[in-house]
Amino acid sequence: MARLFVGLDSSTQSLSGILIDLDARKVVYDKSLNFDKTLSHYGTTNGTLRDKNPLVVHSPPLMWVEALDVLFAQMKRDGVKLDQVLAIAGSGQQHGSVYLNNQAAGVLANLNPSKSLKDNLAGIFARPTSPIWMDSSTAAECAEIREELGGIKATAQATGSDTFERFTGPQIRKFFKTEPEKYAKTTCVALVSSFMASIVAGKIAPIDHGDGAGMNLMDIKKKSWHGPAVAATADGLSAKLPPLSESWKVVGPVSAYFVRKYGLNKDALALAWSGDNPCSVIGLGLIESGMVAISLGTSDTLFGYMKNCRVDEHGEGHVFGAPTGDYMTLICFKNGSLAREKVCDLYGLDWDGFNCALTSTVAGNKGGIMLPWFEAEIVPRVNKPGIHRFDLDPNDTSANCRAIVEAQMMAMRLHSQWMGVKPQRIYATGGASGNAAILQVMADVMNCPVLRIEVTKSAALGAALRAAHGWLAHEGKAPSWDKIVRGFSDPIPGSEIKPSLKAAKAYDKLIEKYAKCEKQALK
Ligand code: ADP
Ligand code: XUL
Repeated sequence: MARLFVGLDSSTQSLSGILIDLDARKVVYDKSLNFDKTLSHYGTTNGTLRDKNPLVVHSPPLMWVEALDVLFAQMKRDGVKLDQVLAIAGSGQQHGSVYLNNQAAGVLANLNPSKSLKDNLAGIFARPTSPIWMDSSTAAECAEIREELGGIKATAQATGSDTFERFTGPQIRKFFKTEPEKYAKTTCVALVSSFMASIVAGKIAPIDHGDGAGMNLMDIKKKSWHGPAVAATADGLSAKLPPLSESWKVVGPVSAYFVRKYGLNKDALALAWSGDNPCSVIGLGLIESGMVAISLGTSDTLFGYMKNCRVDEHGEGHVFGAPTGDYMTLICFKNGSLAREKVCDLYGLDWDGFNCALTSTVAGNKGGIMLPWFEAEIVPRVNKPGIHRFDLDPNDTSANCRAIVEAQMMAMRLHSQWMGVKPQRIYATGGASGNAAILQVMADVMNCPVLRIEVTKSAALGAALRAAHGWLAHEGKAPSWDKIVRGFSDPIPGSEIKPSLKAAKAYDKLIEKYAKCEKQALK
């Protein structure tokens, strides 16, 4: 019988499900549901609820809950052999937090299959909305925690990152300060990943070391809660944090809710979920040093595997746990796909039009530079959104299309230098990785070949592979990661995009100007 594993990915804009056949080394089912379209009654835009204050970005956790029902119902309708699934793992957008009350554990343990998940879980929240990674309203709390921990370098050395507005610790601190009654009613602070895992397992799930590292609360070396960081964040917090675990932790068998309602195998294992970036590390097969990927999703991220923990003492980059038990590096740029979409909207273009414009211009854009900070930016840290143009005519459609992509890629090159890795090959993933014109600029700026992976959903695939790894480990089969990932994330034959020598030279020069423009804009 085929050995089947499910990987789910609760991302900013969608919930995806992937089914893999481990022995055939194939993705045999792949479905996504878009929150705005499928669950439009939550009124989200790109999966988020916008506030009067543009720095505040939340999502309704009940929408993620309902999505799980919709996806399982769809899988059942599509004839997915749920009765043969051996294990389920998942991936969640990182940093977002879900605040549960004292009803949660009891309700999760007794999910009633004759009701929807939404109706089952409607009463378990101590806070109706969840701040997500796009929220940048916690600058004050970041400063407070950082000061308690002894500054940028000390904070990064302790928790793997300087304090960041989107990280869970500063978000919890803001909630504690501004809504003390609701904070007092919170008995468990979950991450998106551990919350979704809790539903699948029917009990409060642990937070894995991969996603736990994105909280400014975990000791990055010991992989346990960091006492001073927890104390600096909020009173009484240590009692509200679930335990930490390895990524391959079996939380339990899947909840009977999914067995009775959707015919899931009752012995299927529910594994801990991890963050989308740690899952993508596995989905892309980045299990050796020097392997780098760039994900062009809602945000753009550059990340890679790292054997030993080495933090960015300047505080721009992050170190998270990798699902292998080692580490990963990451830098995240908030103005990714949505910023590229904004440029399309500004100039009335679809992606074909955008690509035509991009390819009609020359590398280096004749010196024209744009800093595309449509939203507050994470790297470099920009709290006041704004578009800056240097030697760039705002009415020149083509030059502006090139300018945004060049700026995004130059920012990646400039701000990833702390990793000390000269990538030999870059793996491209995420929604925009199907766009060859954008990938050519990536190859040229990085002066490195870029390869496309068949599966754009590397986070969901990584989750499915983690499910396979967790199941094999549980069976006492000592799985090797090398064997698990092999064959799943091979680059698409002929997809390699080579850098042009001439263009690479142009960017060696332009990047100096770009760095100066950043400095000037940040003054
Ligand atoms: P996430 O997982 O963060 O929700 P995805 O990885 O699914 O996001 O990426 C979604 C984004 O992909 C969309 O916001 C869209 O801008 C971008 N995208 C989709 N197709 C293209 C394309 N052909 N060219 C450029 N960007 C694209
Ligand atoms: C990483 C980050 C984003 C989210 C998006 O630090 O904030 O990549 O994980 O899903």
